[in-house]
Amino acid sequence: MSGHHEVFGCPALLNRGPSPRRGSALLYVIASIVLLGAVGGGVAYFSSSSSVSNVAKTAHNQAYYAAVSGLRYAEAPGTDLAALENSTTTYSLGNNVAFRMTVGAKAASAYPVTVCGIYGAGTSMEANHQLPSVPVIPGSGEEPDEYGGYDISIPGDAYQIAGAKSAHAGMANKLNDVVTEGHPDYAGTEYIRLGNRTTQGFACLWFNDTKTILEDTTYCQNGVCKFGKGFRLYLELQVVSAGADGFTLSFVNAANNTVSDCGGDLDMGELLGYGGPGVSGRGLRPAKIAIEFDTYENGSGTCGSAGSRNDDDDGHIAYSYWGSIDGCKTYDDNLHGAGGTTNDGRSTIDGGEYSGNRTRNPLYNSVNMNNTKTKTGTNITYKKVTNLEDNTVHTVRMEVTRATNANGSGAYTMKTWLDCTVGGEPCEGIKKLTEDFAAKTPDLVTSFTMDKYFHGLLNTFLVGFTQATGASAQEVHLTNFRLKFRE
Ligand SMILES: [Ca+2]
Ligand SMILES: [Ca+2]
Ligand SMILES: [Ca+2]
Ligand SMILES: [Ca+2]
Repeated sequence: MSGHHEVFGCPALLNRGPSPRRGSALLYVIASIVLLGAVGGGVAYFSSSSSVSNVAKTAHNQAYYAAVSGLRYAEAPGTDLAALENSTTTYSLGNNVAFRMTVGAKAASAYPVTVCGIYGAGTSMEANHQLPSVPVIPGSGEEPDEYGGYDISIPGDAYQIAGAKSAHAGMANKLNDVVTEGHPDYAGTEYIRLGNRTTQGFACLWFNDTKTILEDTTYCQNGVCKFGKGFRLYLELQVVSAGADGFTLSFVNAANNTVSDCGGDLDMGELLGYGGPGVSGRGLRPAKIAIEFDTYENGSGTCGSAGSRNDDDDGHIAYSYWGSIDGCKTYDDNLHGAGGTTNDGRSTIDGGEYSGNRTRNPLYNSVNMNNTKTKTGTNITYKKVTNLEDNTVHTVRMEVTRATNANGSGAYTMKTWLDCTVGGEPCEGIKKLTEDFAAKTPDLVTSFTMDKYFHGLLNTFLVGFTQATGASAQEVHLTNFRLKFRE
């Protein structure tokens, strides 16, 4: 963002003022632009086949958003309107977008502010939008959002409920949803509701929106996002009904899964909707990664039968992948300790018999991801949590990095902080998604290599929640899920 002096089309105003200063308020403006752009459906971008009228509409929309963002900037707590009194300054926001802000003489406690939004200054597509002068009290606007900006938000963005099944008639499509009514703690607040306080059911809920991210119009399309270099995320959870099985936050490859897919088995709530064949019979195919919030201890019975998760505790969080491909198929996907060997090519990705030439099976020699249960040291993938089901709000921060090694395999790291506090207060910066969090040791931390085949499947992925329960009714509330991709 920089000062700019070649402006066309906005009404002539006062003399040009000082160059804009940098600071958090400027970041706020950029965040506002991003948000407004999202509201407008990513209007900054259009294909070369767009008609001229669409281009014109796009240009004018951008000018309008630029003007509104300028007004937000004037109101932002970090903007020194006194220093800008009786001046006009043009702020370039990049991508041919700018606004020109004129601050008049202080009257009472406010400054009259006039903003003109500009798109494509000096080009044949230039468009302007002039807002009427309004009195602005310095610092009267909202604080910049505490996340430092984000790409995905649920509630907020479009989502898809998938693969739901319930033992109760008419309940399946209400198992997972986004609601505002209900719990008094959430009056007027939207939250994701998992389970709908019923027994014996499973369902998934996937992000299902289209977004321009990192200036890439194809980054997220209908819920299918590029995994890229990974992401940081934050959410809050509240387990309202104690005694049920729990849920996962999942990242599943979009090469072999869609937003209509889900795992699950009505007789095995312990699969959490992450393992098991689901309604389709295919379940959620590997490659996939999850963090489970497991609220019920299931022992070490025969894989595929109830009571076979190899849990050590009633309450715990843990990382899960997909166990093995053959043998127990999807039923060991969240079975602690399952997997780890190399596929021999005898099985399809669903775990069925492969009928073709086994050495040509893409799974041949690809490596299963085992769900290790490591509790101490520098690599921690499983942690006992005694208070998950206490019906209070718990905070979760997660950071995932992803890179490709020279041989094509994938290098991943994951860190998770549950209820990060210092002196009883939330850790400072725990919600901030623009930088890594280092002030406190994570509760879960791991790094692993994924072989080339499975790593490639994760070039695009779906993000969402899976949940299931058996004989005990489940209701989990999730608020403020925010995810930001790494640059
Ligand atoms: Ca429990
Ligand atoms: Ca369990
Ligand atoms: Ca478990
Ligand atoms: Ca498996």
